[in-house]
Amino acid sequence: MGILKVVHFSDLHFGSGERYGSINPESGLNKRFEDFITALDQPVNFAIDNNVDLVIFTGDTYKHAIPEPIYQKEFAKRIKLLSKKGIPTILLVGNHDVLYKVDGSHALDIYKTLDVEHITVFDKIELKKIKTKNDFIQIISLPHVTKSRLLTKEEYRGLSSKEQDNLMLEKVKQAIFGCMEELDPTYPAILIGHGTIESAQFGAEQDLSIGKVLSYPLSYFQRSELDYVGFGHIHRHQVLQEKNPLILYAGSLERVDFGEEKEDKGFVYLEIQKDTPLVYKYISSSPRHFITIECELTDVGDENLQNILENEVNKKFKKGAIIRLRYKISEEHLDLIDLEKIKMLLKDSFSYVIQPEVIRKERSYRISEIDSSITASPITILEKYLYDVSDEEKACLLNIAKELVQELNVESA
Ligand SMILES: [Mn+2]
Repeated sequence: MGILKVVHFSDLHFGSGERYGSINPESGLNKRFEDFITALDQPVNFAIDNNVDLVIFTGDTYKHAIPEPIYQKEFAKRIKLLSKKGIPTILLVGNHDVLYKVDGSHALDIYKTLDVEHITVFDKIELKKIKTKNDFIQIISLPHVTKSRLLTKEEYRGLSSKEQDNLMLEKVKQAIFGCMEELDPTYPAILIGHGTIESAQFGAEQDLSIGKVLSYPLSYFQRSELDYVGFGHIHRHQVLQEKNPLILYAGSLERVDFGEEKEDKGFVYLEIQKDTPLVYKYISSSPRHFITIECELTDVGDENLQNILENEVNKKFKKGAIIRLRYKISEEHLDLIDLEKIKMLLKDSFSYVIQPEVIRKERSYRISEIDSSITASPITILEKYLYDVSDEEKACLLNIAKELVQELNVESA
């Protein structure tokens, strides 16, 4: 029995974060998507170069469960490569892979249907023994669970959502504990999951994981019969328990937005050997830098504004980074900034956004001004109210408001 070398990565989310990239005219692909492909290449190439025994992917392959063909193609290329190299690869279903339909299908179903050699899809709670070139490994899977697949209508009818959650937790507990009882102590055993563990810290990706999710107590996984517990779902890499067993989130492979500016991204390498302390290493995928440059220009003399802003940009700028420049400036000074010069300073970035926050003198609207028009045109009033919102956001909000007003008009008609 040898050492089992394992690569674990998670939360690929092909198709996310593309608003910070433009189209590469040579490939026709969004340049941020190319970043995400490069990020995926890292655990895949590492696995091949180091001839590992097992690759684990713990879910959320695409932005949606109905991915564009190009996302499927680029993911499939890498899976095929692992398959051709004879590296057992396991794919676990995450919440973004699930289509909330009665048929229970998901974005990874295709690999199951085609029965790709060395590729195993886990879409339910189960225990499987996987043969690797060195040894067998036992895998307990806990994919994203949905109420409709876990409970029958009879079971949840009449229950509050809290009670439904508790019932689901109880079912999950029984199912995974049942799997643990079946484990053969001869071979290493790991549990892979996609979901939230109670003590975990969310990263900045919460907008991606919207939707009600269960939180599992950490104690479900603190079991001596397991050699490793590897989770996906939360994008911030974190270790929840150092040993007996090691419990961690691999984290995502690329940054999606500025919320993740300070989070590293990468994958996990493990060496598992029965009854031997596990060796674990986090390997950064060197994700693209996101940099926010902030500058306060409201309490500075008129003549210095441009200089101060330029200095701040020069200080924080990194070539190839995605830059967000934010500065606070009073309305009357706005013209003192030479934006073209600032843009020149940012030209070697990957992409940038400039977001001046213009501080206007207090405005108050007299009631009489509002009074006559408020019933006639709520949109005009809203437009006034949104005076300090950026043009882009204002346009967006006004569009939504217009739709609402139209709906109300239709309803009342
Ligand atoms: Mn997820």
